[in-house]
Amino acid sequence: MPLEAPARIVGELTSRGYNAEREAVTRLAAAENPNAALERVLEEIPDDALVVRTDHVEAALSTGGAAGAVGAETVAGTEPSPADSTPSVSTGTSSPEDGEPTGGVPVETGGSLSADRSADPAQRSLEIVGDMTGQSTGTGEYSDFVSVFRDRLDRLGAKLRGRVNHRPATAIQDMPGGSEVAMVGLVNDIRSTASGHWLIELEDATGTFPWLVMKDREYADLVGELLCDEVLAMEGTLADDSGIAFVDAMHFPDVPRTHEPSTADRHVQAALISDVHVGSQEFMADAWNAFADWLHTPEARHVEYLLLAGDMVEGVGVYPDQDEELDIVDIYEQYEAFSEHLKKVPGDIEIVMIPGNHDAVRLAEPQPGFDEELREIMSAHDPQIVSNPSMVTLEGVSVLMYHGVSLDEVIAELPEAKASYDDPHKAMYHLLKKRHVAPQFGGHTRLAPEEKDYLIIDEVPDIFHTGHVHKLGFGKYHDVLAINSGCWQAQTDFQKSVNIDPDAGFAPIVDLDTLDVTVQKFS
Ligand code: D5M
Ligand code: FE
Ligand code: ZN
Repeated sequence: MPLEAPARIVGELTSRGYNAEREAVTRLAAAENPNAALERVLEEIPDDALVVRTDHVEAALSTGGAAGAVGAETVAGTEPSPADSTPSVSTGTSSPEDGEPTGGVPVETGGSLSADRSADPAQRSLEIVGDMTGQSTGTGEYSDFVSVFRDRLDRLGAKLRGRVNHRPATAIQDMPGGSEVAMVGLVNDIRSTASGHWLIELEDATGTFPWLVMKDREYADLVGELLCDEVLAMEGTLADDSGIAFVDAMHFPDVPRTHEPSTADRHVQAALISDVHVGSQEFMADAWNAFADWLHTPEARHVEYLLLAGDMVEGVGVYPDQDEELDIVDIYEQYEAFSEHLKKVPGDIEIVMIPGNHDAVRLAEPQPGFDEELREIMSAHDPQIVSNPSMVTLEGVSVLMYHGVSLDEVIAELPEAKASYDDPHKAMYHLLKKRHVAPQFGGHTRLAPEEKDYLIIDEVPDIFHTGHVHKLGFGKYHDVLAINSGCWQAQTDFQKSVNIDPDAGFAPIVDLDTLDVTVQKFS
């Protein structure tokens, strides 16, 4: 059987208006003459059926003579008729090891292909926790900025206030020189002084206060990690004139070291991908088809969830000169094409998707999930379409999905050893430590001011999934699995100009019962 057979079968079925169960596609692909078997299924399927089910295929195979012979050499008396061998779908010459001849009445597929490929869907559970779609109240007014930062300080501050004996900024300046002081605040400004020390201004609801980190203190190294607008706590000693404090300790909201991830109760897997970029000339259709085909194979039978962390399509007008590399110039046609590609994955996989910066939703974060028109276009496998970011729980395992635009900033601002494109997961660690997916406001990352800060990482996730930087990397931070999925787009001219070598055509697969990761390569 050629590798692309399942994807072609799905393509053929969807072009005729059918969805198909995964097992049904597997059985068709395994038939000796999949094309003939498919034709017979379509002849026999009830008029009102929308989904080709396994029992439809079984029924067709049992009446279909050679069309149904599976994994066996041609059996006497079941010669394929010439009409059966349309060249567009391979007839799938099988090797002898594939199975014993089935004696001319090939009802069962036999062998591994008929193994329980899809577990009982009743065992699945998928819960969406943090979808803000439809919750946006922001008007872009100044007051919204005030409330979003107040909410950030309140909620991230709450994770710190029990750990230090903090005082408001205005109270600190009234305390006697030499006092031990602590404050919880947003980083307002980071400056180096003429003598190489660091001056960090923290802001709380009452005002600001300057903190000095001496260059030879152990905490000086942490200054390189700081981003404006993140929330932290500082402890230190007030100068004689009480106008500044010398930092003795810094505390981050962070993931507690005691965090113990939850795992699924059975062996089940999730594929975590992002950045498909359909519509770009560099979209790698062959790699995508190989991935979709693999999902139809027995090896992938435990993959029951597919998470897509943004950039479904290339979009239009996202970057200067982007139009020169577009294969599809109309945004809706890009989504139609994406949808065709998505239909190739087994119909019984649960799909969750969030938008990215190339998608047709507002650019400012949090980005609500796709609108009705786009949902309609992408409705084939009934995906869960949620906001960027969102938290989903798969059989008890919580996954924070975020597209990842802020990673560019983390990588640009932090020293190479702490965050780089080669180790995107390490950049993700900093977001976990700051408990915020996009701490810095005013750079690349656009922030839509809302009453509430939807970008806070309130609950510690078991898995943190991002994309955007088109590099594959994963690792654990305080037992949280951070995965940055690669992409399905070959290097663009821009990426060439700045030496970004994308990891294209990889699918990291997570065992939800152990949180182990394996990477499948399709390019
Ligand atoms: O971005 C993929 C990666 O490449 C991400 O790290 C941003 C960077 N990138 C790509 N094109 C540009 C341009 N034109 N300017 C700045 N940065 C860019 P993605 O948004 O997923 O395509
Ligand atoms: Fe992308
Ligand atoms: Zn992106």
